[in-house]
Amino acid sequence: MIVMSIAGVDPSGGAGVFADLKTFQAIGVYGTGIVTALTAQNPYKFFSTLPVSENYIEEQMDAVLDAYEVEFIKTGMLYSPEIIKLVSRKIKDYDLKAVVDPVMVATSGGDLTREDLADAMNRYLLPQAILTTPNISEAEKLTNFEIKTKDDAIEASKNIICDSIITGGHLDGINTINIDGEITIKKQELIKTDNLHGTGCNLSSAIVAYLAKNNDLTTSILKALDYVYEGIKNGNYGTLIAKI
Ligand code: PXL
Repeated sequence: MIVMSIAGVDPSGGAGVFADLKTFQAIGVYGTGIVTALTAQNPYKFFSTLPVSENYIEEQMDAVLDAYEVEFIKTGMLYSPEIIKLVSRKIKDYDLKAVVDPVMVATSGGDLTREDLADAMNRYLLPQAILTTPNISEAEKLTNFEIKTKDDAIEASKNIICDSIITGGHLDGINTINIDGEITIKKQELIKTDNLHGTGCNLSSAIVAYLAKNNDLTTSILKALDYVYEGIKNGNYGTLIAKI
């Protein structure tokens, strides 16, 4: 039950690979982490990005996948179209089941991508994915379709290349799940908080962890939504801490 995150490092630990590893641990699967970029940031301010070369991302993946049997992975911050292309090739080569968090802009407003990645995501990565987890603005970028209402979100989800959950943090808590064209709406109460940093990262890594524990896709998504909700509610910066 070994899973993998391919994402950036947020040294403040709320988002990116560090957050993903905490979520994997909290749900009880062994996590590995491939670093696509370092960032200097905290939940409130983004300072800078130092990307890792494509060659070295590939070397990290080969090193881990040479030793470990991995079925489910998630991708987060991929920074450039070249990194997207590399990751999509590795997903094919290793026959990985990938949940893609189509990271484009940080909650704190930082430089998580070198340029608009929607086109490269649509062209290279989403055709290889089992699920993508855009928020409203990412779904708008992927589909070129403005989302103001629940019906808009449903319509947009039909134009996303793979199965999806469009998260509803900016749509009254209405999450729109589209699996094989079948729509499930899951509305969640919105919680007043000043720290939602990394909740998207934690959602996609929780989905991967539940998939690795043999839940089906819809069940994994619903459990992951509850996991993130509880994390926000308990003020644990989106990550559940095991009761001890
Ligand atoms: O949640 C998007 C995201 C992904 N990856 C990294 C981040 C963030 C948000 O800040 O820092 C590394």
